[in-house]
Amino acid sequence: MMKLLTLASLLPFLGSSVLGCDDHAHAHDHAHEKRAIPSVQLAPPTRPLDWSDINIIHTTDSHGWLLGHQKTSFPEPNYSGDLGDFASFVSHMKQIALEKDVDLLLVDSGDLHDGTGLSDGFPPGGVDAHESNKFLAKLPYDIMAIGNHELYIYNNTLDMYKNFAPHLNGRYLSSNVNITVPDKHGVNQSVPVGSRFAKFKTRKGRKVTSVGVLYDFTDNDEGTTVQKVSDMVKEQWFAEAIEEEPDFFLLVGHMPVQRDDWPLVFNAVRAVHPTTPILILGGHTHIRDCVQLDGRSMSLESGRYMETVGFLSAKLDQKGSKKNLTFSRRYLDPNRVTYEFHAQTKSFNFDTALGESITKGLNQLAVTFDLNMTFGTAPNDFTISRSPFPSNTSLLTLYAAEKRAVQEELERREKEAYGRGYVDKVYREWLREMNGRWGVERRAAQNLTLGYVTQDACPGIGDDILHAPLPFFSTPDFIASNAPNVTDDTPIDLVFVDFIEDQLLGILNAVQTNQTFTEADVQSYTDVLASAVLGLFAEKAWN
Ligand SMILES: *C1O[C@H](CO)[C@@H](O)[C@H](O)[C@H]1NC(C)=O
Ligand SMILES: *[C@@H]1O[C@H](CO)[C@@H](O)[C@H](O)[C@H]1NC(C)=O
Ligand SMILES: *[C@@H]1O[C@H](CO)[C@@H](O)[C@H](O)[C@H]1NC(C)=O
Ligand SMILES: *[C@@H]1O[C@H](CO)[C@@H](O)[C@H](O)[C@H]1NC(C)=O
Ligand SMILES: *[C@@H]1O[C@H](CO)[C@@H](O)[C@H](O)[C@H]1NC(C)=O
Ligand SMILES: *[C@@H]1O[C@H](CO)[C@@H](O)[C@H](O)[C@H]1NC(C)=O
Ligand SMILES: *[C@@H]1O[C@H](CO)[C@@H](O)[C@H](O)[C@H]1NC(C)=O
Ligand SMILES: *[C@@H]1O[C@H](CO)[C@@H](O)[C@H](O)[C@H]1NC(C)=O
Ligand SMILES: *[C@@H]1O[C@H](CO)[C@@H](O)[C@H](O)[C@H]1NC(C)=O
Ligand SMILES: *[C@@H]1O[C@H](CO)[C@@H](O)[C@H](O)[C@H]1NC(C)=O
Ligand SMILES: [Zn+2]
Ligand SMILES: [Zn+2]
Repeated sequence: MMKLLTLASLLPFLGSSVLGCDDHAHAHDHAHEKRAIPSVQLAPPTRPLDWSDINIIHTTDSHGWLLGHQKTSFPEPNYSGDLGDFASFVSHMKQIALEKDVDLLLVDSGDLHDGTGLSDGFPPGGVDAHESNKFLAKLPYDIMAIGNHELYIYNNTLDMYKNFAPHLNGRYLSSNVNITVPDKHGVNQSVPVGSRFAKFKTRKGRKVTSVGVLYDFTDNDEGTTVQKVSDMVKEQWFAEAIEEEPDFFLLVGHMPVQRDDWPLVFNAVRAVHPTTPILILGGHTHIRDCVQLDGRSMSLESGRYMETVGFLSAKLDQKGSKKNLTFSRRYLDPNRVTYEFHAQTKSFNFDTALGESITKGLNQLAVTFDLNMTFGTAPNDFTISRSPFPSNTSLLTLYAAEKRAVQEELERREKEAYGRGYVDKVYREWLREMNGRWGVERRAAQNLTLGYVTQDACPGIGDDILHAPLPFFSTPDFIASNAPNVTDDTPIDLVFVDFIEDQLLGILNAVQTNQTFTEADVQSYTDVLASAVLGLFAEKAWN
């Protein structure tokens, strides 16, 4: 008889890799000396940004990556800018906008939770990202939208509602996302987490109407509500919000700019305003992407984990004009070399007081959360898709030595997994495609550094820096450790991560008919989360 036991997996949606050898997460060690140019030589961007009437700096899916990527293996140094550096960059860009007498807005498309120790390393009794979000709140964001990672745990949503949204003065948007909270009589009521929409004027006096939309996410916690995008656009409040014509619509949301529901929102606006400029800032699938839904609109998605800062600009024309507008977009690699280049500063005059205080505060948080704890030192880097499986640098090989594929079942459930927030498939497909198109040739030329190479649906080249793509190897969807050395009739327990429980039960019931396995047959194997396993392994094996 087989015993079914689960190993709880914490948010398996965030792709991970382990980087080895040098410089193991000694976050605080760098507090005082790291703000110089990273030890690795970084080349500057090749061309200035195309400033225009409306300019937008865009972040999305930052997932707690606020102290920059600190490893020295490429392309990590490219993403070494921390939130303090970013704050300094934004201040300088605001100053440039003043000098050019144009508008510059700062926008974020959600997923502030789940990803690094700064958000997730809180002590018992704390709330994820409660501390790290205080630093984000210091930046002059014009609009922020809610992401699915704000909704897996009710307490996180509650923290956004009570403590974070108020900092944005009505500009933290959750058009189709509610939270259930007791009113003053203790009676539960469902209310938007932030605001459903915002109307405001830019510094130059331009009227803006904004919404903040979440894609059709299905795995939100009890006490939170996600309304389908197709239902949201039929709401009375939505019709009223878009009725008046602004100078431009700023549609922000945690929803990919292609292959999802932006056209529902776009078409609803276009039905009322056929020519009003529409700027869309999306997110969620962690890729760099851009598309124009028509000639007077552009949609930008700016990657993930502070590996990308997006820039979008638009030249406005007369109201009622039907001509195509001139847009530009650029994907910046967030590091001080990039920031200083575009902010027209040098290292000595780049840092602002706000930027320095944010860097200092985040380094202090890293110390408080004990993030410099070294579990062990890996002999080399282990990656998921950059090394073939199996191989001695494959993270999957590190976990297990033998693979088992179950393919149809996986495809059947893909759609459901997407609804629950699984985006790695889209992100990896993007990596596979860029490697296939450019990988061999560009890496062989050896005159480019590793990084993202974007081919999107907007005109011209979007990447700020020309890179050679990372190698990409496909990996099996499931791996299993070798079975213990037993004879055929020895009973063995089956231990698996709880994220695949439904799939696993389905497979077990498909491969044999003697017994119908149900949820009731599954017990918890250990309190240790799957996400903690590597740390425990490193303590034993790499110390
Ligand atoms: C990423 O950016 C740096 C400069 O910003 C550039 O040298 C290089 O092209 C990329 N660097 C790495 C470090 O891959
Ligand atoms: C949620 O927060 C409340 C109050 O801060 C706390 O009492 C409760 O234990 C938390 N619940 C969970 C599941 O963390
Ligand atoms: C969200 O909250 C508003 C305001 O309380 C309420 O009218 C609406 O029905 C709620 N929407 C959903 C989908 O729960
Ligand atoms: C109010 O809603 C919360 C969150 O869903 C729930 O835990 C609680 O039981 C509800 N209280 C009542 C009285 O229905
Ligand atoms: C206007 O933009 C649309 C969408 O990008 C494009 O299909 C069309 O060819 C453009 N028209 C002109 C005249 O450039
Ligand atoms: C982490 O930082 C603390 C406080 O500065 C220090 O006591 C400790 O030795 C450091 N640990 C490691 C592993 O570097
Ligand atoms: C990994 O395998 C390659 C090829 O078999 C070998 O050259 C290399 O030394 C190995 N590296 C490690 C860290 O074992
Ligand atoms: C890199 O090398 C290739 C092949 O030699 C050449 O065509 C290309 O222009 C070079 N690119 C840069 C940025 O130097
Ligand atoms: C597996 O078990 C068989 C039979 O007991 C034994 O001969 C063999 O050495 C074992 N192999 C390993 C790798 O332990
Ligand atoms: C199914 O049950 C029969 C009879 O008890 C047994 O001989 C057989 O090994 C079982 N098969 C599996 C796959 O458990
Ligand atoms: Zn995300
Ligand atoms: Zn997301």
